[in-house]
Amino acid sequence: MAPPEPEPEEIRARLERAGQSHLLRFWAELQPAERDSLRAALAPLLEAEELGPHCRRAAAEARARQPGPLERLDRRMQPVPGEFLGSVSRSERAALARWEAEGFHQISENKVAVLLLAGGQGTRLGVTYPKGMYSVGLPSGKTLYQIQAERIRKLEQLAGKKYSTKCSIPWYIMTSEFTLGPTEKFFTEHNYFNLDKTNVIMFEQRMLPAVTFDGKAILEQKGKIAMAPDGNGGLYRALVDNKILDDMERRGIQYIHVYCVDNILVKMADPIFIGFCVSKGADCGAKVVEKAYPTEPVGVVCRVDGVYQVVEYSEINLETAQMRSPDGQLVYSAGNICNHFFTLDFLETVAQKFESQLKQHVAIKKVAYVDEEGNLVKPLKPNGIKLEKFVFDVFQFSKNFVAFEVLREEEFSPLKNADTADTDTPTTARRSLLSQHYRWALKAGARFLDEKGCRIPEKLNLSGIEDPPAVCEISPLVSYFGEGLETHMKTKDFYSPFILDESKTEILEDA
Ligand code: UD2
Repeated sequence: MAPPEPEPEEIRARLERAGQSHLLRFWAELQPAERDSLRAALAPLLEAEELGPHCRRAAAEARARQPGPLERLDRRMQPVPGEFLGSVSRSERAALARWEAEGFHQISENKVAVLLLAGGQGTRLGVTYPKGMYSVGLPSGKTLYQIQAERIRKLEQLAGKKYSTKCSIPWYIMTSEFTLGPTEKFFTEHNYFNLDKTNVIMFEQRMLPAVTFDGKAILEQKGKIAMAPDGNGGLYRALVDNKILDDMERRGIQYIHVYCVDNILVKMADPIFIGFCVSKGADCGAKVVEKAYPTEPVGVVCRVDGVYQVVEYSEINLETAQMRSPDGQLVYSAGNICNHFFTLDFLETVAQKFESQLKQHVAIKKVAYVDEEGNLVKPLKPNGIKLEKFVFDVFQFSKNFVAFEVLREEEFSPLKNADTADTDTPTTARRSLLSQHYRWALKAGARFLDEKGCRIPEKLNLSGIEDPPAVCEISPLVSYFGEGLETHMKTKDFYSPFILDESKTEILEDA
C-alpha cells in the first residue's frame, strides 16, 4: 500500500490561523480523491484569507440577531415617489406605447441582455434538480427553462422584424455548484432550445461554508465542508469572478434585466419595463406588484431615510402595513418580485466599489455534520448559520432608482412550494399561465368547444383559485405577450384542450 500522502502543511498553517484546523481532523483517513476535493474546496477560501473572517462574521451576525425585537423601520420609511413609480394599469396607453417602442429600439440595437438567477437549491419545492428543469404539468409538458428560452427567441424575432435587423438577446445564467452541471447538461440535451449557443452564457456563483454558533465551519462528511451558495446577491462577485461584465461590454450590452427562475409568467427583457427605465434615465429599477393584502409576506420596495431598499414584512408594524392613501391604495404596496433593471455602468460601479458593503443576511438551518468520532449526525434543532447576500441590496447605491408596477395576474406567479402547500405551487403556476392564455385567446376572438362539440361558456373574470373553463396553451414562439393572436384565433372554434404552437399557425391562417 502506498504511504499516506503528507499533510499539506501550508493548508494546515492557514487553517490554524483562521481557527479552523478541525477541518483536517479526518485527513489521515481520507482517500486521495477525497483529499483532492477537500483541498479544492479550501483553496479559494484560504487564498483570499476569507475563511476565518467569514466564520467569525457568521457567528457574530447570528448572535447580534437574537434575542431581542427586530428593529422596526416604520418611522424612517417613505413610499417610492409618484414620479419614479410607473404603472401598467395607471399609465396612459400612449405612454405605455412610447416605453414599449423605446424598449424594442434598445433590444433591436442589441443593447439588452437578460440575466437569470438560478443558483438556488429549490429546497422548498423538494426537487433534487434545478428548478428551471421543472415542468408544472402544462399540456405541452414544457419546463420553466424552455418557456423562458422561447420567450427570448420570440422577442428577438419581434424586435428584429420591427427594425429589420438580426437581433440577439444574450442570456446570462448564474448557477451554483449545485445547478451548473445539470443545467448545462439539460441545455445540451435540448439543443439550447434552438437559441444560438454562443448567446447563452452560464457562470457560477461562489459557495460559502455553513458555520456553527461558535464560529466553526461545519464538516458534513469527513472530507467535505457543508457549503451553500452565497445568496442571489452573490451575483455581483460572480460577475467579476467570471469576467461577465467584460463579456457584456464586448457585446455592447447597456441594459440588463435580472430575474429569478421560478416565476412562470416572467416577461423577460420586457420592452415596456426596459423602455420605462431607459426613458427615466434610471441606473437601477425594480418591477413590483401591488400587494394583495396588507400583511402579505413579501418585501416592499420603498425608501428608508431617503435611500431605496426592500423592507421585509417583518420589519414594519401592522399600522404601517395597513396605511392607505386618499385614493384607497396601500401606501406601502410595491411588492418586490425579483425582477430588476440595471445599467451596465451601475453593475460595474457596484462590483468595483460597493460589493463588500452589501449586508450579510443570516439564515439559521439544520445542517447535517460529522461529530468528533466521525459519526454522521442529523440534528433535530437548527445548528448552522448560512450567510447570504441579496440581489436587491444594491438599490441603496442607485443615483436614479425607479419602480414599475405590473399586474400580478399577468406577470407574477412564482413556483416555490410542492403541491402540498396552498400557495405558489405547480398547480397555481400552471393555472396562472393557462388562465392568462385563455384570456388572450378570448380577447383575440377565439371560441372553445368541449369534447362533444358544445360551446364552453366564456368566463372573463377568473378568480385565480379556479381553472379556466377551457384549456388553451399558447407557445411563446407564437406570442410573447398576447400579441398577434387574432390572425390565428379570431372567430375560430377550438376543442379544449388546445395547444397553439408554430406547427398550427400556418394551418389556421389558411383556414
Ligand atoms: C425572492 C426575493 C423576494 C421576492 C420573491 C418573489 C430575494 C432575496 N428575495 O425571495 O423579495 O421578490 O423572490 O418570488 O431576491 N438564487 C441564486 N443564488 C442563491 C440563492 C438564490 O441564484 O444563492 C436565486 C434562485 O435560484 C431564485 C432567486 O434567486 O431564482 C430567488 O431566490 P429564492 O427563491 O430563494 O428567493 P425567495 O423566494 O425567498
